[in-house]
Amino acid sequence: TRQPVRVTVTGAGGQIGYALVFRIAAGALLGTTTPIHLTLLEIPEGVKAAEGTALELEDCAFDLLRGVTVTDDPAVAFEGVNIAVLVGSRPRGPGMERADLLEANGRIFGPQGTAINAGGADDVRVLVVGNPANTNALIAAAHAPDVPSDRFSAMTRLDHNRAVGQLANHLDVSVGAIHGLTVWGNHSASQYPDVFHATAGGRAVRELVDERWLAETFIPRVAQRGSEIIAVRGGSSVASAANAAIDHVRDWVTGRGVDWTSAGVVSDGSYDVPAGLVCSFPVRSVDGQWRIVPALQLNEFSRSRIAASVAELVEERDAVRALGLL
Ligand code: NAX
Repeated sequence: TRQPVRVTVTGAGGQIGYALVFRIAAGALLGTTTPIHLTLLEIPEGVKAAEGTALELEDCAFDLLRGVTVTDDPAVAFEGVNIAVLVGSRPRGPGMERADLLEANGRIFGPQGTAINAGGADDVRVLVVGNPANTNALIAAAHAPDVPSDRFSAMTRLDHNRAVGQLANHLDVSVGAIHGLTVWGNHSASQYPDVFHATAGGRAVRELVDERWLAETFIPRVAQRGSEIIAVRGGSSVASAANAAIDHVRDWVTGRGVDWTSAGVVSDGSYDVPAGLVCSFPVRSVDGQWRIVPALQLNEFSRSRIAASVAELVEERDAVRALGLL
């Protein structure tokens, strides 16, 4: 029998964790023939909730689920891990300065990176969902010097999927007709959803939309969609975030051939993004590795939007560096 793939979800007692683990166990992540062992990492206050989730997982009698471990010890959680989805993080509390936020998250993602370095399987892949996702991924990768840095990525797939949904809606086409859309930069309000290389049903999107709609409606709505969900739903995005995490990991592991998507990956210096920053780029997964789509011609509008978001990433990196977290 096949060894189960070891999948670890942190923050598994929280909302996104709850929306994520049942779909993983049902086969949405790695297909319906790959057995899985799920490990749920929580902080001590969250362990009870994760244990409850584990009971419910048992009650689903998922064929693929070969075991569930609940722990509050990163060393246990990441022993032999093949896929780590790092959801648990420290959200910004009232009156919290950015430096406090970065420091609190450094204390989470530094030790988790260390534990992944010590215990991760040779093929370990890490997706960071917890905010600030790009910089948390940077911190985790910096603490895992023996793991190739391209095994760390940050989630901008929810932003990507939001952008695809908005564009398909505006053009009145199916989401499957949209290709070549990119979310660049930071997973924050400065992100830049770029349609200039996108096609809809084979037609160039730039010829179907006007710049005013892009600048005044599309870009802000995608970037502010998290706030819109909070305002309408009365709570943050949960199921759509879990869905995006599954899309990201599935595409990363299985590849997507000629199509592309968006993911926060360690920059190789492409598109004038300083090497080493975790920045969202247009990517394809080739042989299980994210590759940045090369040599796109960027217009002035795109270049200035990307530069603004990259400047924010540089600031975050410099701030965590100053705190000694890198
Ligand atoms: P919840 O507060 O419901 O759950 C977070 C869970 O993480 C809690 O149960 C908490 O006990 C646990 N946790 C905290 N520190 C931990 C640690 N060191 N180790 C293990 N577990 C730990 O938040 P939820 O709604 O699930 O959101 C989780 C994170 O996702 C937040 O940081 C949020 O900002 C981020 N998001 C990121 C998105 C993205 O696109 N990248 C979109 C959705 C979401 O906003």
